[in-house]
Amino acid sequence: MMLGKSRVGLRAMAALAASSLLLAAGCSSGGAASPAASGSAPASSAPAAANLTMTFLPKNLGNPYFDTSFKGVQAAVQAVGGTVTQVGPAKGDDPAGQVSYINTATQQQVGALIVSANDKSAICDALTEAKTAGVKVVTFDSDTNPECRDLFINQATAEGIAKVQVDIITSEIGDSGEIAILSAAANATNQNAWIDMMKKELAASHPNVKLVDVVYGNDDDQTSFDKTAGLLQSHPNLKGIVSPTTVGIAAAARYLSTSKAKGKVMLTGLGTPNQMREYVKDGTVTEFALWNPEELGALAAYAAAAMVKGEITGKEGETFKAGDKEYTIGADATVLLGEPYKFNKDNIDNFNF
Ligand code: RAM
Repeated sequence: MMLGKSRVGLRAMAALAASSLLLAAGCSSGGAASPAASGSAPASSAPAAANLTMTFLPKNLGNPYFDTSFKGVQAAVQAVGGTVTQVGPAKGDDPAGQVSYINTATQQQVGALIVSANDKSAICDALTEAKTAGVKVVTFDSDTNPECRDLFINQATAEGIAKVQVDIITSEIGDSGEIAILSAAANATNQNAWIDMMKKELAASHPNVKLVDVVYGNDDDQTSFDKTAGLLQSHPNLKGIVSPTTVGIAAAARYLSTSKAKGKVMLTGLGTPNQMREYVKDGTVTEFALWNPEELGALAAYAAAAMVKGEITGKEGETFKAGDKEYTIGADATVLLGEPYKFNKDNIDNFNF
């Protein structure tokens, strides 16, 4: 069946990534993988001129998705002989918080900044200042306006991410009836791009499915939980919820799992297998999708290192190595990790992130 391919593909990719990262780490001169003070000297394996001190700035701290991404970042940074510090706001809808960390990184003269943007324009001025000061700016996961960064590491195409979620929910509700979206922050670049694509896909291929509401849980567990309750109250005929955020889908599943809507209102979206396992096993959720956040983080860090070393500049067609895999820069200085994968009761125990 269709899933077989995804299952094997992701397992193989996970094993490959793990082995190449381990190999690479084994060859490094032992640079610290754990967060280290910015401004420390690059390890001796790096070229003398390359400033491989990096700052990793997710949308928010305490989100398991970004914790997993950071593991990939750390492994890659260790492999290239650099150092990395993770900083970030507590909340996933705080671009002003991100701006202050960007300014600090610029003052510290880090070599590269790896950012998932809370807002595509609000952090732009700070990023432009960073670039002017010589910091390489790599966005990953959630982009800014393209002119504000050097490179964007995209987990999968917006079309692909939208389609997998629309395919799952429409098949679960018999391709007819009301659905709603529980998103992250209202200004999140990635979720907004995916929602736009989902609307297009629904209009083009699912005329009997009506999107009746889009609400925002701000990548905050409690807010997302409460918004789920609100959706069920406001839309008594609701047949499905799509939550394109790992924080949102886990909170919505927790709400549904003890409500009378369990098994009646379908839930899908983007989740981590570890957060969703119990809800797949108890029948609250049948299927959801994601990519490997660790691989995404590693790719972003390898790309940042290649930029710092001057091996790539962001031009379409340039190539660089991430572990033992080669990637090519596409249009708009964007690099694509791969395709989203579907998780369900048959494969969820094969994953640990
Ligand atoms: C949350 C964040 C992140 C998104 C995932 C799917 O963790 O909003 O940006 O990519 O969900």
